[in-house]
Amino acid sequence: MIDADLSRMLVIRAFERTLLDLYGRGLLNGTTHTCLGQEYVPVAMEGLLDPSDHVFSNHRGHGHYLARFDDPEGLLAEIMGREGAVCAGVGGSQHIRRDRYLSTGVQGESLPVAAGVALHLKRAEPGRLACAYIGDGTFGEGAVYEALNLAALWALPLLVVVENNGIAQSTPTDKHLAGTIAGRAAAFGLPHELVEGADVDDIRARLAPLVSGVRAGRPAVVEFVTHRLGPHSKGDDTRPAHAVGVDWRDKYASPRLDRLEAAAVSRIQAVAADVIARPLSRWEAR
Ligand SMILES: Cc1ncc(C[n+]2csc(CCOP(=O)(O)OP(=O)(O)O)c2C)c(N)n1
Ligand SMILES: [Mg+2]
Repeated sequence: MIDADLSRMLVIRAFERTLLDLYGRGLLNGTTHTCLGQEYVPVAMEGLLDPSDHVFSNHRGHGHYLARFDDPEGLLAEIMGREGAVCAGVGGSQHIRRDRYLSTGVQGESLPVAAGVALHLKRAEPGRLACAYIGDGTFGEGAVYEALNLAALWALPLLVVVENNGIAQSTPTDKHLAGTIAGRAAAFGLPHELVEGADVDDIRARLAPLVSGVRAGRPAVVEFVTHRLGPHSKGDDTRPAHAVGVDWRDKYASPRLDRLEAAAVSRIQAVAADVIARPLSRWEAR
């Protein structure tokens, strides 16, 4: 893995840890969902996407945003309602719009919208795709199946990335999902790829043909078997410690990891100090 990818993952992790720390110190309010342990998913995916592709994110979206835009300042300012916020502080943690990136905290809302955008891309910008990230729990929302149905029927360039972290808030996947995600994709005749590793180079090499197929109008579902290392939101982890799962960080243990992590941590510390000192955003100050 090249340093730039590892650094991006470490910046995302440092960002998420900083958020939890700021909450703990009473400097943030509202809610937030960190992607600790899942950072490699969007970093791997962004290597397969073009800025002109659309990305639809969800409640656990900081990593999706930071993998696309190297902008921790704008995101933290958005979450804290400070000057320089990506959306003037209106959207906060979960509702961000920037260029061709859109996130929502409403589970399942993004898939029909992404299918609609995919239809537009097919007509107006062939070769571009819409990529929607959703969780295993959200894969149970009815709107998801309307979107998969139309995507299959109309051969839409829609790529659905399921981050299966084995839990939805406090409900384990085996208590909310009948059958399998692969079986549900198959019911619509859609290809499904299961990704169990966390090596971003391997992931990209493996998914590249599938993503090319999506661009040519063959929608697909990619399922990452991943691990949520942090709480669902803040301090609300109901799992026993042994169920939390393995960390990709162990897989990349090397002297460069320590060096790059130190750089990421100090960068995010500086970002936090800068953003905290800023005046309120124009929305918050209105
Ligand atoms: C329509 C809707 N219902 C319920 C919620 C509350 N909620 C937020 S996250 C979440 C669980 C999502 O689980 P999953 O899709 O597995 O994503 P994860 O949190 O594991 O990343 C729920 C129920 C919501 N935001 N939107
Ligand atoms: Mg989940």
